[in-house]
Amino acid sequence: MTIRMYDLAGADPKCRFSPYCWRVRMALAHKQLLVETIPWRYSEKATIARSGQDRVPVIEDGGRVIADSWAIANYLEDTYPERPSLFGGAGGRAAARFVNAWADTVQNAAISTFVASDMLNHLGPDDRDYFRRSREQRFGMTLEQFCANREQRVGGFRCSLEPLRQTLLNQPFFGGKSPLYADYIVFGGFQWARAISSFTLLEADDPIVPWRQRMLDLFDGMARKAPACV
Ligand SMILES: N[C@@H](CCC(=O)N[C@@H](CS)C(=O)NCC(=O)O)C(=O)O
Repeated sequence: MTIRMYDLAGADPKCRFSPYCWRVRMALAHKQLLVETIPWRYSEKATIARSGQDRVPVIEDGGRVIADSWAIANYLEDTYPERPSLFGGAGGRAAARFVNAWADTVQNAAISTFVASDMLNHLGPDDRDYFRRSREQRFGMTLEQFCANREQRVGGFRCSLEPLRQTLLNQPFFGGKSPLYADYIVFGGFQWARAISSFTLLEADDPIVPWRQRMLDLFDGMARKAPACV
């Protein structure tokens, strides 16, 4: 049966940019599960109300409704154990929990300070107003102030990625020889930036760049084919 997934979209329904939805899109492809993605906007919270919360990703699998990318990855792993593993065992699942927390609180938090204002160019009028109001309330400043001086600040972000770089100098994926969910977690953040912003997060000779290219190539170039700004 085809799984249905509510996937954050821009005014153009083909523009899909949520880092958390990208984690799940990649996980579903890894598990070789059929998915129908449903473009979802911030202003459509009623359509996911049965998930008991108001954020995407949300999936429907038969009668089951699951929200939150980490919960969905665990659901897929436990429900479809005969399909390629997302974690490579209990130790891999435990280590991926750290990667998930790092990506949420360090990687994506930093990326938002570079690309949040570019989001406005991709949202329809209702979502644009909501996004500006909710984020400016959260950040305590305008989106333009939040993203100011990004060229001067990006060096610090690149330094913070040194653990990724050191890892990828020794192995092609965070999962080792082939990708695991840890790769999809980190990739989601970069895919978010790629979809909505032309700002250069990584220098061309950064060892993280070839990994990003390998990730774009996975699953017949699924992520590469998605509309992007770069
Ligand atoms: N911890 C959640 C975070 C999900 C999340 O924040 N999703 C954003 C899209 S990237 C959202 O739906 N935001 C709705 C809103 O801000 O109103 C996960 O991993 O799935």
